[in-house]
Amino acid sequence: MILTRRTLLLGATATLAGCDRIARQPLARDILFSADNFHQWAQRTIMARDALAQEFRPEQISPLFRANGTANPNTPAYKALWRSGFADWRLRVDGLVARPLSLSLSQLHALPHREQITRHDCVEGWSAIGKWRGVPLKLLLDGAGLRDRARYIVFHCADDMGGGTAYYESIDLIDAFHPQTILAFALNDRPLSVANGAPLRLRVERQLGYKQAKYLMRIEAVESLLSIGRGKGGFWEDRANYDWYAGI
Ligand SMILES: Nc1nc2c(c(=O)[nH]1)N[C@H]1C(S)=C(S)[C@@H](COP(=O)(O)O)O[C@H]1N2
Ligand SMILES: [Mo]
Repeated sequence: MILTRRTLLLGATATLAGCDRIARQPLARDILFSADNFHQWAQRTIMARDALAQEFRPEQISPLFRANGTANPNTPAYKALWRSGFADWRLRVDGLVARPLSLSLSQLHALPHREQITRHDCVEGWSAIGKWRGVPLKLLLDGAGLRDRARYIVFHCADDMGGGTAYYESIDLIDAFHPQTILAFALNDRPLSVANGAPLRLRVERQLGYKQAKYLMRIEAVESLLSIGRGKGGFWEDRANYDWYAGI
């Protein structure tokens, strides 16, 4: 394939934005055709909303799944959890839910799993194929009972990125309920290593690496992202202008 899906869509953005009269009005263009909005719209319109990310064969698994960003949260709280083999760790599910949850790792292990061999693409220019096992996010959201007002799911992590700010990310409900969106506790048939996000990380397979939040502590259902961090829905979105919707 000569054109990647992303190149094709970005090309389509330019063509449409250039042709459409409305698109010449700056405000309308910003709202309708910002690369972010258009890319999101195009991916979801051209492809089925529940289209699966490509899955690979076991022989294609990368020998090493490198670590990026935080490789060890190293905070006193995280170290204490690690020392107990994460026996004292709990995942909170709260916010706009009818029944807030607090789940131990063994409770998560007891839930139905999904396994998927997928490719992780980091914006810094590397990829790795890994086999993930985890609990579909949908199961937890159904268990907690999302309230009608909930529109986004926010992931709060354990690592301190400086000044006491933990890494955070968010996705919308289409991705939250996607069948390949899982909370993974195993990589390549082994418990998740600290470097790769122990004890639990998000896999949202149709988006780029920075959306794959590691060291999960809390999942929060919200109506708007404006009250999260600086309002753009993720640590790098807020600081480096990364797209909130990082579809691949
Ligand atoms: N909590 C947390 N999650 C994170 C990051 C991080 O620094 N902290 N880095 C992100 C980035 S940019 C990438 S590419 C992937 C890397 O996952 P890996 O370390 O398992 O390769 O994690 C993402 N999730
Ligand atoms: Mo990344």
